[in-house]
Amino acid sequence: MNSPADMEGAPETFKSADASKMHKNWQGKKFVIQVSAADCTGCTLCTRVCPTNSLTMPPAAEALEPETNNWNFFEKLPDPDRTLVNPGQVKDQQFLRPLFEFSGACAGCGETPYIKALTQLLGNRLVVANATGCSSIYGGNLPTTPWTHDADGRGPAWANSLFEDNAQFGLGFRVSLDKKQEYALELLEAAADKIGTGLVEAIKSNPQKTEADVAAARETVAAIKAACGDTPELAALKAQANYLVSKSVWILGGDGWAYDIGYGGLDHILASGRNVKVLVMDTEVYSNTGGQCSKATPRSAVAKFATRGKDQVKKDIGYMAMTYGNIYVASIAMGSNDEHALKTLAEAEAYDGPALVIAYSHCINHGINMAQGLDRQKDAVDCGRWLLYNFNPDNIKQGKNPLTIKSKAPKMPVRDALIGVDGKGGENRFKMLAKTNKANFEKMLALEEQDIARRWRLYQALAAIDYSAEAAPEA
Ligand SMILES: Cc1ncc(C[n+]2csc(CCOP(=O)(O)OP(=O)(O)O)c2C)c(N)n1
Repeated sequence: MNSPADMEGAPETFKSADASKMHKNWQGKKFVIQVSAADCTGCTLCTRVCPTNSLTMPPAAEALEPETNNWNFFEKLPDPDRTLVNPGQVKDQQFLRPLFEFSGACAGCGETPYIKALTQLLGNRLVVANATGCSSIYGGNLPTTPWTHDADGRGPAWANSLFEDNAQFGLGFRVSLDKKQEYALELLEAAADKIGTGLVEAIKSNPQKTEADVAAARETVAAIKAACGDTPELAALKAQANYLVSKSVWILGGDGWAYDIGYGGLDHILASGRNVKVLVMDTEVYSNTGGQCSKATPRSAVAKFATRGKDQVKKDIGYMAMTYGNIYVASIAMGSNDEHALKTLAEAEAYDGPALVIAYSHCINHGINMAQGLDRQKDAVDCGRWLLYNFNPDNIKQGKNPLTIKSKAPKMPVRDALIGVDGKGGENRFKMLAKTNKANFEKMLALEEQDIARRWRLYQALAAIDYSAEAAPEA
């Protein structure tokens, strides 16, 4: 959000819009959405999602020079004040600076928008354990990296371990951060008479839930460090004080990791009850190694190791996690409902316990026109193949059913979603089977329709369970 003074010296080609109407906090401010032409991969997805059709794809030769000048000016503009935006709202969240940018992923990748959104939501408090897979490759193609930092030089912390132990790797982050925070609190309490009980109380009473809370916690920590000065007995507190600001641990990976190779560990850490958040970017195949079938591959899709079409139902990893009852579980698809996707990430973050968010991610391995990746996501939801839902255990305390199904009853024929209509839409991974073995495709399609209808009935039944007897008594 920029004041007119910030705009002084802008190139003539620099465009901005009035932000006053968008938010009460932004009277007299301007906002800018600036594309870095030099880093654009030409996927065209931004032009397709822009609600006002304000973005176009001019030839690079025309756009490069003016847009690079615009970008260089844009980079000097101040970041918006995080305490004034509501990161759970699409409109607000898109004003926050992404701390994940210009990855080497395929043009139009379906995974990267979720990661970008996560960095906007959490800023520099984010700590990521990344499973091996596409996200560790485009996320860590060293010596460059798309993970970046804010104007204060702070950014998310990121590391990649092995394909088979990423969940445990992330749990380790959580356990050590919690232990360090506990130790810092012990040191703080022991030093109360020296640095003042006010600072101790300021940290202890701060829930660190909102951006304003976090900003206040950072100020308190700065005051604690200043109060420690160079006193030798307070040196340990000074060294540990940064851990008093809570961090958010997110464990990221693909379906090959989550559904198959890392599943034992994933199940284990979700069952630990610890405050770990998991984002599974479900491309329904092992994307990074060329599209091998995983337990997330849907019935009838052709993939490596399933050249005749997968003949088993897709594993319902969300349903399995829901059975614990105390895990926040959700299924999202940005191309179908972006508001739901972003609100879900914020809700998962806010939940005080483990969370699993499964995000539908279109992929070049699906054999689609990547410029239409978000349309294919919508088809997956419209035909009922992918559900949008949230299972929030907090609802149980109020006697409410934890499961909310966001997607509507299937309305698109499954056949149309899989193989398209009149040569439009559809995905080659399904079309291939329809072309090479029509009889088998028809058989699998009938089974897939049955899977979808059965799953819809199951989720409806789950969402209808009466939890009123479980309402926690009022304190
Ligand atoms: C134990 C082990 N097996 C296999 C591999 C090779 N490998 C690296 S990435 C990858 C595929 C990852 O697929 P997925 O988890 O679905 O993530 P995506 O690439 O789709 O994002 C495989 C098989 C490995 N690194 N370690």
